[in-house]
Amino acid sequence: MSIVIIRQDGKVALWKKALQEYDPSLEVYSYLEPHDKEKIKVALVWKHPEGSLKDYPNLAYIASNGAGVDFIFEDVSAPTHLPITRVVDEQLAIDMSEYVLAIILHNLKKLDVYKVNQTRKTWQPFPYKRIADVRVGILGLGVLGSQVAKDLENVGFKVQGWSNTRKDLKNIPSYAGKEELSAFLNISDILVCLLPLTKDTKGILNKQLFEQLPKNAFIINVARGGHLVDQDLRDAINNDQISGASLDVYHDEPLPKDHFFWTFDEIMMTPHYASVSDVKSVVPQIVENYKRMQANLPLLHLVSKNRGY
Ligand code: NDP
Ligand code: OXD
Repeated sequence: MSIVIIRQDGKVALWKKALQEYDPSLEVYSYLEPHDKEKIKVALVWKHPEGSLKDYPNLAYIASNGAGVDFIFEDVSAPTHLPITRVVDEQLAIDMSEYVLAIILHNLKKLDVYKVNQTRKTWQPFPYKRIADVRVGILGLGVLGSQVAKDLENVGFKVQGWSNTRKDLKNIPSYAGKEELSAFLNISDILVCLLPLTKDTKGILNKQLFEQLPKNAFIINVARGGHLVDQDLRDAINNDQISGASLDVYHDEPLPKDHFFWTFDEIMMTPHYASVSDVKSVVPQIVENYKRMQANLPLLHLVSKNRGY
C-alpha cells in the first residue's frame, strides 16, 4: 500500500519528506518517480495534470491537498466515484482570516492610494472609513468563511454571512439560499467570496450580483477565479457601481500577462496566496485518513458528491 503525491508546483518533495518524517512507515512517491501504480491506494493531489489520476487501478480515495476540490471534479477522467477528502485545518482558516482583515483595513485606510501618491511626492489626505461603519458580507460561511466572519465581528465590523444552510453564529446574521441572497447583498459594503466553486456558484460574482450591492461596494475574491465574471467586474468598476476589488484567485493561474487585471488601478492582486496549506499542520490529518482507510474506518473531511464541495 502506498501514497502518490501529484502536484505541479514544485512542492512534491516538501510534502513527501514531511509525510515520511511524521510516519517513517509510509511509502510515499512523487508521481514523477518510478512507482508501481497497482500499489497506490491514495492520491494526494493539488491541481494535478488532467488525466493523471485515471491510471491507478487500486485507488481507495483521492485526497485534495487543499481545502478546495473543484480541480478534481474538473478532470473528467478522474475516478470521482471514489471517496474524495479535503483539507480542513485551523491554521488554514486563521491564515485566511488574517489575509482578509489585512485587505479590508488596507482598503478602508486607502493605503494603496497613499503609496502611489508617495511615488509622486503628492501630499493629499482623504477622508477615511471606520471599522464600526462598515458592513461586511461573507459569501460562504463554511470552515474558512465562519472563521473570517467571527474574527471580523470581533474587531468591530458589522458582519453577515450567506450559505446554503442557516448558521448560528453570535452577532452574525445568517442568510441562507437563493431567496435570501438579495437581502444579504443589499447590506454588504464589502463582499468577501469564500464559496467553493461548483456548478451553482460558478460565475456568481457577476453584473446582476454587483447591482444588488450598495453603491461603491468593494469585492474580495479569495475563493476561485471561476466565481468571477471578469468583464462584469471591469464594467461595474467603470460605472462606479463597484469601487474596486482585491483578487487572490483567477480563471487561469498564473494570470496571463495580457490580462487587464494587471494594469487596472482599482484592482489589487495577490498570487493565490491568501491561505496556503501548512505542511506541519496538515500532514497529521493526511496520515490519520490513511490509517483510517487501512482500518476500514470512516474517512475524515469527506466531500459530498451531490453538493460538489
Ligand atoms: P466549506 O465547504 O467549509 O464552506 C463552503 C461554504 O459555502 C458553506 O458555508 C456552504 O454552505 C456555502 N455554499 C456552498 N455552495 C453554496 C451555494 N450554492 N449557495 C450558498 N452557499 C453555498 O469550504 P471552506 O470554507 O473550507 O473553503 C471555501 C473555499 O475557499 C474553497 O473551496 C477554496 O476554493 C477556497 N480557498 C482559497 C484559498 C486561497 O488561498 N485563496 C485557500 C483555501 C481555500 P453550507 O455551510 O450550508 O453547506
Ligand atoms: C485551497 C487553496 O483550496 O489553496 O486550499 O485554494
